[in-house]
Amino acid sequence: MIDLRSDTVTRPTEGMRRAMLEAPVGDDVFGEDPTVNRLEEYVADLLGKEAALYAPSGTMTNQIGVHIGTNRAEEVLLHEGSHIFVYEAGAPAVLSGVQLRTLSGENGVLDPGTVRAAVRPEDVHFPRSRLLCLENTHNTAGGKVYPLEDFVAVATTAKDLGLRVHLDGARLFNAQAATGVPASEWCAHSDTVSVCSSKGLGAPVGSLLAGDEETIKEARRARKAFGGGMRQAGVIAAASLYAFENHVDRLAEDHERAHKLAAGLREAGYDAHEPETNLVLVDVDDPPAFLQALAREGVLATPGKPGFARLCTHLDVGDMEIEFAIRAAARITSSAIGR
Ligand code: TLP
Repeated sequence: MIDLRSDTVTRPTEGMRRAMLEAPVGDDVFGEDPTVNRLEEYVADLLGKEAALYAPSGTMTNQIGVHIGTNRAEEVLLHEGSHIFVYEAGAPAVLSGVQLRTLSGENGVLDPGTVRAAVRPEDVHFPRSRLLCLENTHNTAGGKVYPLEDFVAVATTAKDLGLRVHLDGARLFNAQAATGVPASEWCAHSDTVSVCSSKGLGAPVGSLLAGDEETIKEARRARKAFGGGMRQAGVIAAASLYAFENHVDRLAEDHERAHKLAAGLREAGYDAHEPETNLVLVDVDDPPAFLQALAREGVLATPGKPGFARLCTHLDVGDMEIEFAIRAAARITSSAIGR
């Protein structure tokens, strides 16, 4: 089976496993795990932030960002296709008691005017608008990069309007690889940033939330409350550290393969969107039927945004797998799949 469901499916490499085996550890809830501490310092530095906090998942680091950026009954503004809104099981309501206000914008990009119009005036009837969440790269938009200029414009508007800004950067290093713009440039305009080592970087687990010292102190308390305080976490943090040190530059290879995949699918008659990073969206009439047919041909993929299938390139997918996937898709001839 060629697994193109997500870049989360990768297995740790040999070097990564060795790093895990050799990691010095301690009790991280006491702040005594040297490997976790090294990872947090490394990632804070990479993102140009004062501090960072290691947590089990990107969902948790996003939710900590939401939690420490809001008070109960306040409103969070975010794109209607954002991961926090679509894929986090309603966590902002459960964990933070906040209301989400979804906004539209092409390719996951929000217009400053849209944000300005959505901010509520001070009135006893209205929830208070408090936090803007942005996503880069944007998952449901097909791994689109948030252009830095647009990002700065909307984040600056949000700050002028008194909002905080959280960046869901689960695939922020894909944006860096695709554009050459350092990840820290986007981070400079966000109060909190979540990044994942368990996506394209290939670690088995682990995400980090970065921000200033005071913010991360609060985040550490929220992580404990959410059940994310881990003990000898250096065993897994070592894999994340290895991923950040060794796998950032190779993301460009995944992008290259995504281009090849999209081109091959188009040649086979599919309406595959040209990817900017490692996610390929394919417009099909009946995504479940297509995905089933594709699985029968030996290739796994997921539904993307409604009406689309999503194929994702990653560390465990080489040129041969891409060619296999193209040939598999070309064998599917049902009219149900929109060809
Ligand atoms: N995304 C997963 C699924 O949840 C959809 C995937 O396969 O793409 N932010 C973004 C933008 C993400 O894409 C994801 C994972 C997360 C946050 C959550 O990360 P985890 O899975 O570590 O909670």
